[in-house]
Amino acid sequence: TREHRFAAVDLGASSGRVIVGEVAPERLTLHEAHRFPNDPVRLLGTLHWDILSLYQGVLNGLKAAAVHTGDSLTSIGIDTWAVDYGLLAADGTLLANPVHYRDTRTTGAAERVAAALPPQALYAATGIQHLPFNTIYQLIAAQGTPARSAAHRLLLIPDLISYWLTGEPGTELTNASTTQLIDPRTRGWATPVAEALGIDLSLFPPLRHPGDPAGTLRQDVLAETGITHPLPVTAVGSHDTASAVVGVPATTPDFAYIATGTWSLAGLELDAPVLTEESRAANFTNELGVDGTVRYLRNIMGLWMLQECIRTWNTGNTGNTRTAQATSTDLTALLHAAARATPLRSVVDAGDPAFIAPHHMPDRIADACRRTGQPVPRTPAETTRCVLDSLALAHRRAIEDATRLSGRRVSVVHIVGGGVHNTLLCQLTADACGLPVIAGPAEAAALGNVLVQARTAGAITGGLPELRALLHSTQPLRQYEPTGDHSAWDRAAARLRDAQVTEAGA
Ligand code: ADP
Ligand code: LRH
Repeated sequence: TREHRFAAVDLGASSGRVIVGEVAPERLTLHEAHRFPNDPVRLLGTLHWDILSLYQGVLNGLKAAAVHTGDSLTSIGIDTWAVDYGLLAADGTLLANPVHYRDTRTTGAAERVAAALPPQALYAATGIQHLPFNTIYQLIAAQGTPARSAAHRLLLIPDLISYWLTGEPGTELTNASTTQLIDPRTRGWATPVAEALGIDLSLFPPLRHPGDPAGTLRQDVLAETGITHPLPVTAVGSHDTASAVVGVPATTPDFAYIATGTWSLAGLELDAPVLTEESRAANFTNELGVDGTVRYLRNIMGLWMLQECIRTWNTGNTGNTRTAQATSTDLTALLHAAARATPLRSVVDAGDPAFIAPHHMPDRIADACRRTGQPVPRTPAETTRCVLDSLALAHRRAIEDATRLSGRRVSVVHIVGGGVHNTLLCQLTADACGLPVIAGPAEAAALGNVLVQARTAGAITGGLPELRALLHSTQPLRQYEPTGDHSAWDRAAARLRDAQVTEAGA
């Protein structure tokens, strides 16, 4: 059988990459054509994505992918981080640089939303975890601004990149679910929510589903990339986490997953949403997945905490917002030192929104330890150990809560994403969960993106289990068995819970 080649454009908060996947029924290999930094820019006090620089990275990556494949790509798929968007004028002009979800413009927006629609009703209608930066809060914060007032159309980030490549607007469903404007039962717009909040749904172009056609490359894009044939863009799970969940190499239905990169997204794949009040209180989200699935998960602060610490230690400058580009030797040395540091000496709540914003991360971690009456980490190794122990504990809690709230059981935990390279985090997660962890692939989002394209092109067939079986048989994976004294994790969890109760009562 003929081999097909696909380009996955995968933009994460830490870096963007264009990856070529070569696919045949029993074969799947990846080649990283191009990787480029994603450095946000603070402009007049507001944190923005440098969207044109990212778009240029995409063009450079597609050019490299075309060279690598001898101009034989079958299609392109695009996935990025969620919730953020660009606003366009009627002629397609971008009206303002997209604002970064870590910007503080949404402060106070949740209260305004709650006044129009109580949190209970909002959750019952959308099933989305409260995060201060969800698209609805951003739209409320943007009300009355010149860009919003002039806007004719809103495109989520992957849809914006796709529009620039093809000229064809659309709103891909898995990512649309993160706007908090989709009803997870109907998988269509939650019109009553939009009406209650005064959000104009006609800003959004029509919904697209993974596997739908999303146009072909424009002439000017062909010229920029050196591609010489009409190349289609295929809608994939355009939310990077949706593609990453496709990229989980599970071989059993009773698996949990943790997509670890800038964020840790930990939970289960379900076939129906859980919209109970208990689920809302536990801050679980029901994002939509590929093939009619629901991604029932919790956002955990993730390796962002470590990246931000490294940035502070490396630059000594907490005033700029550049993504930490720690060399891998920095990180390797730090992780070795952290592995030798005292385990579970202090733990913080890795779900705490206090860690969302950039700057002063080591100080914020130290403060959290102090407030909860625990030893304050002094050295980078101690702080790193505190972050990794805290992430492992948050992973365990998310998986415990997800199983309880959904009535499912779990026999194995899959870790995918850049955190797969962090062997200490993988082992600590196995220890904390008391379950075997299968780590890999690191580029799960790109793989999920490629697999949906490959199935659409007819290069492979089957549902998610068949796609995952192909991953399992072709991708390098590493298994971690739980070790150590499991009760130490129970005690650390109890310590943190008690400290939080005391703090809340104080
Ligand atoms: P995103 O998709 O959000 O941009 P990634 O999935 O690329 O994030 O993961 C980035 C993270 O992976 C980094 O912050 C770093 O902590 C971790 N990572 C990447 N490479 C290594 C490595 N060689 N050793 C340890 N950790 C690594
Ligand atoms: C991970 C991610 C996550 C979202 C966040 C904004 O890259 O897409 O799923 O919650 O970024």
